[in-house]
Amino acid sequence: MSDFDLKISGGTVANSAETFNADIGVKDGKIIAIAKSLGSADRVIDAGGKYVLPGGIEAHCHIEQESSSGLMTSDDYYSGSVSAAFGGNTCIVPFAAQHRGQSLAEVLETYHGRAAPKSVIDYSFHLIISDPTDDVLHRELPKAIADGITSFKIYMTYDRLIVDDGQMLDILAVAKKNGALTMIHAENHAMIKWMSDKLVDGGHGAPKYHALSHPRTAESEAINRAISLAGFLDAPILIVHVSSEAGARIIAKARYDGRKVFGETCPQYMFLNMEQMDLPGMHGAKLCCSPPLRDRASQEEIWRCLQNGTFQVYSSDHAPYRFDGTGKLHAGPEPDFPKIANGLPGIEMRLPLLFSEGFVKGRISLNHFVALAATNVSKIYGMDHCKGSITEGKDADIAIWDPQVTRVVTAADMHDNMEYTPYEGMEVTGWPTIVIQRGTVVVENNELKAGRGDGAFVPRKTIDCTGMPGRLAPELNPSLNFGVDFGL
Ligand code: DUC
Ligand code: ZN
Ligand code: ZN
Repeated sequence: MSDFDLKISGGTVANSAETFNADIGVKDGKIIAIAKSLGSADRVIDAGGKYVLPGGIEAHCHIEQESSSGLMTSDDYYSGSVSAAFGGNTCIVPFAAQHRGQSLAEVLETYHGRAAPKSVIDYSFHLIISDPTDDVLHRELPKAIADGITSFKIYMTYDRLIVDDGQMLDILAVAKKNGALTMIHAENHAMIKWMSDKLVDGGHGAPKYHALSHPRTAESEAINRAISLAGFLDAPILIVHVSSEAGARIIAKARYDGRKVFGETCPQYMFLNMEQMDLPGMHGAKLCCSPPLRDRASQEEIWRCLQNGTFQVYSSDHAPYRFDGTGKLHAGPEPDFPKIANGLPGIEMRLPLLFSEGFVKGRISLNHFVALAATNVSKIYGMDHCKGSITEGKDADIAIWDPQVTRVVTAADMHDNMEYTPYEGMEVTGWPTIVIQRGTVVVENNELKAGRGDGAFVPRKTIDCTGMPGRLAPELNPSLNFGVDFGL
């Protein structure tokens, strides 16, 4: 009998803080040995000349999700997870979206029912909370957290999703008390509406004006407010999809001040810019997302904030809507920009773009690449007991990257259910040629080896804010406020 089910031999192994040459021994889906030279295995993968890295964790993607206006993303849990796997990921954390009037129990049942029979890789969910009733706050959210859904997203904009400041405080307080992390879409709703109305009324309804309608100040005002509200309660938050340097600087300052704040950016803010939206007809609609693409200088600034650690999380925000009546143009063939579905596809290109433009071009180290691909989110979102690094005892979730492969990105090669990619024509160096989930090969030789439903739900731990000091506002602190208990 062999020592291992699988041995990956001769590769350069990297985690977020170390790089070494070793064999990896896998048994029953777990990494059980890491050493210079290991014994026999049922299957041996020769990783000579390759990088053996933790499987990516894509922690911000919209899959088989209805928008607040009832529009379904083009990817379901099969195509979305397959596309993620081909891009070097072994775990996804999409959103389970509550729309107003829905209970969280019904939302979670729906999303478990969508993911379990289809996902080819492991998955968890973040909840989207749009209707924080008393029952949701005090019974359903604590139950969801106890069941391993330890993060939720709230919106400071969008008519049917927005929560006001009081609702934000309610949600943040429940999150703090129960050890959950609140993800925040931070944009000032009134500013966006004011700009959109002015632009459309002035005859500027073409897709490119979407970029003007969501000013940088709308983002920085909302980030500032979110950090103030969360800081008041000393509740941990993560500002998602930050697009501007102004927003990033607010996050950097808050972290310096010891606030429990994390920041996320996305490839679209590093690799794309608003000039590219100036296309004939409606084609600019393909690049409408919120927050919007900014200018070229902003791209460099976002890169810098990724390099300097202001952003700990790098996610695709994959929100796939086809360029037709099922998606971008659901409101008609030539809608004004406020009626264009928001979102870009990118789940498959997230890591190859960062590997190529970040690691290969020397902007970030291999270890930093691993941190952004998997390790940071495994820690932030409570999955590091099983995922996020190549360590004995963890799931054998591994992506083997070949640094010699070069590819020109084209939509036809993507495995999502889209007919375009915003990264069309870009040349990338390095590709995840073998992807392994819990010891079983998912992708090899550019072929899918896993089946529908091979992925499993990953219940997550509560949030660990060790090393982020923080403090309650004095008015909430029983030792400073005459002993009043605010139930935090
Ligand atoms: N913006 C969001 O807030 N969500 C999905 C996609 C987008 O562009
Ligand atoms: Zn968002
Ligand atoms: Zn999103």
